[in-house]
Amino acid sequence: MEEEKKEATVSEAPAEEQKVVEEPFVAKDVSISEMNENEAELEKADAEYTATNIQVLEGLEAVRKRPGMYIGTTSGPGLHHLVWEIVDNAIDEALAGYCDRVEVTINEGETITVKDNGRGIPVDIVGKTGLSGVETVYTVLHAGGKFGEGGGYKVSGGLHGVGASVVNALSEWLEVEVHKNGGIHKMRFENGGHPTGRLTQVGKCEDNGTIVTFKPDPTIFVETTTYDYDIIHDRLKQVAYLNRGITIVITDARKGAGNKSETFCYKGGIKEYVQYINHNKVPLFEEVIYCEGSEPIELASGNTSHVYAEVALQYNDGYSAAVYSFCNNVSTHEGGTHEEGFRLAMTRVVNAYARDNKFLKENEDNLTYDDIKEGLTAIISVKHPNPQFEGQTKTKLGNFEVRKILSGIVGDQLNRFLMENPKLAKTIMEKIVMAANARLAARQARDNMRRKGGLELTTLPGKLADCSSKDPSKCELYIVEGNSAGGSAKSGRDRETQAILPLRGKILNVEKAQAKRIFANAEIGNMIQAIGGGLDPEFDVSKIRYHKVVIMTDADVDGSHIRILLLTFFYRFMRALIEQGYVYIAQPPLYKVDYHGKPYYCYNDEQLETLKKQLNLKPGYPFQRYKGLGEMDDTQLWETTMDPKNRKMLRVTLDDAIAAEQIFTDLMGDNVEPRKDFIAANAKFVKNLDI
Ligand code: 1YM
Repeated sequence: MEEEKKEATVSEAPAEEQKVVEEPFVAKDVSISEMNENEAELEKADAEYTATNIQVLEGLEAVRKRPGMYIGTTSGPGLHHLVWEIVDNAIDEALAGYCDRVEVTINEGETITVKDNGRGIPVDIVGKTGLSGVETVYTVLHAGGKFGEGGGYKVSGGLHGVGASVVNALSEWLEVEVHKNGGIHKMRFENGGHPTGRLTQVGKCEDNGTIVTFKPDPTIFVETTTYDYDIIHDRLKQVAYLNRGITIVITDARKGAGNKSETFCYKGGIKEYVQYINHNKVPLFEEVIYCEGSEPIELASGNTSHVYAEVALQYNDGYSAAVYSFCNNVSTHEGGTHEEGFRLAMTRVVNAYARDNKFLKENEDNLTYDDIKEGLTAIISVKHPNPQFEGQTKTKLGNFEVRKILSGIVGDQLNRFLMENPKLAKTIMEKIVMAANARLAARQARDNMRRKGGLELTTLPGKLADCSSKDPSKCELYIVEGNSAGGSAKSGRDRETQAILPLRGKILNVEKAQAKRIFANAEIGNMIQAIGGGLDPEFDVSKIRYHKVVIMTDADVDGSHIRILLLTFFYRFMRALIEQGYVYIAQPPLYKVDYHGKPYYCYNDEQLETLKKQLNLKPGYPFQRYKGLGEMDDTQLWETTMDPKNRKMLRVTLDDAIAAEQIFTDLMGDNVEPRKDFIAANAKFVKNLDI
């Protein structure tokens, strides 16, 4: 989740379909493949050093002027993006087959060290620049990968190939240490990439590898320079799953962190990822179905490269789908051609098998992908030499040729699996046919509701205190836990723009309930009517009546449970509402301190401690801990939680659907243990969702 007033992130580029596959990673100015040790070149190099240096520093200055263009944002995510960039280079070295261990350390003072055991960045002089390989990679924008001799290739991730020089440009200082050919070579940059000297051999060694340490520039990352262990932990774990066999170590060496360290290495790769996602669900069978293949594609230069694709999938006995796709280790939330190819193949193969084996009668309609994906957990991972990322958040894979590649690989191998495993095939088919029947029943229930006027805009629920404005962009719907808080909210609100819908008790457990029952639930019905856009798959975001749907619950376990139930509901049935950033979580204060007749509100423990210091309060000075919204009167609720001028709401994002899905399932699945864990740790919830 992110705070309400967030700065603009990546701007959108035209999403045309790219017909020509271009050479990857424009290394036009300086290609490392052109590095050589030619004597004449070396002489020339010295003369060119100064000239190059000026150009290079201008390039780095451009990054410092508009960091957003290179790393999206200079808030928390941008700060962490620096780590991903350096880790990407190490992972690329591993994918090329030269490295199997990457270590990431958060050091005291919020610096980061990334270390790998690859070949080491080249230390020789690059003919064209007169700079060493290390200096070139760390100062020339877009310098970097090429197709390695080992047959592997650079598969840059993150914001797609911006690279090491951007990290350097945005660092107060950065040091590179290369172990190569028996020597230890070092170089240091300061103030956004200014070299303090040239690459120098400082000692001898017997190993190979690269060690990079940097300190993000606090004048760029003004909002925060504090690294979040959990964010780095989660991402590195994901990278380890997506690249089988690589050992990745994360260590928190900051004071007070207790030298926390974890190691990830998954021999089974995405197969293990699927098992992990399903770990608290009940799989229909133990096996994880796995498909893999690679296809040649021609690059614009006429050279041939390969697209590599792998898919792992498993069914569980639940109703929701968890299909996650990646390209070059980057999550593609918005889907794209790899997901399309996967869907096409699944639908084609399942229908053919169902008809051939009489799970579907001749007169029955085809099974839809919606039926097929019930209870499906799948990871789709593609490695592409020249990925085209499109869509609003640049997380949609656009390369058209990938659709056919995925469809071919999954089609052939899934078909073979079903043929060879008739018993498992039967289990899958029965599950899908059941889903199809449930879908028909749900459609009927929905039609009934529609006939009764249930989904019509004209019949607003009686419990709703609507606002007077009819402009959705100005309107806010507060979904409030409990009737008494609902009462305060109704009298405290801005009637022009704020509508209140009190919720009684807990809404249905959406994870476990079947569609039919969900539509019959009164509280859910009220919400659907109030919001006004209908439900997935027909949910129409252009018809919704509020552009802010605010969940306002107590700061206790029940409140957090209700919040999760609501989020689960939106996630499953009004996903666009979350995708478009229309869902918020209100942040009521946790504490009130009365001091000299004035109330002070604190929203977390840290603020309370700060306030105690500021006001110089003696230990034992009384303060009120709000247990629920109901303890606030209408004025207090308005001032602290609803007044747009003062309130601090969190916007729910789909940023890490995997984490969200895991929380939903942990909380509501059949397995009781994770639910207990969750409730014990529920205070962390908001943080956990924000990946
Ligand atoms: C801690 C970060 O950057 N490792 C790394 C980077 C490179 C190589 C090895 C490498 C690549 C190649 C040849 C090649 C890079 N080299 C370049 C460039 N770890 C980290 N390890 N030899 C070594 O791609 O052919 C860019 S990254 F451009 F110099 F080759």
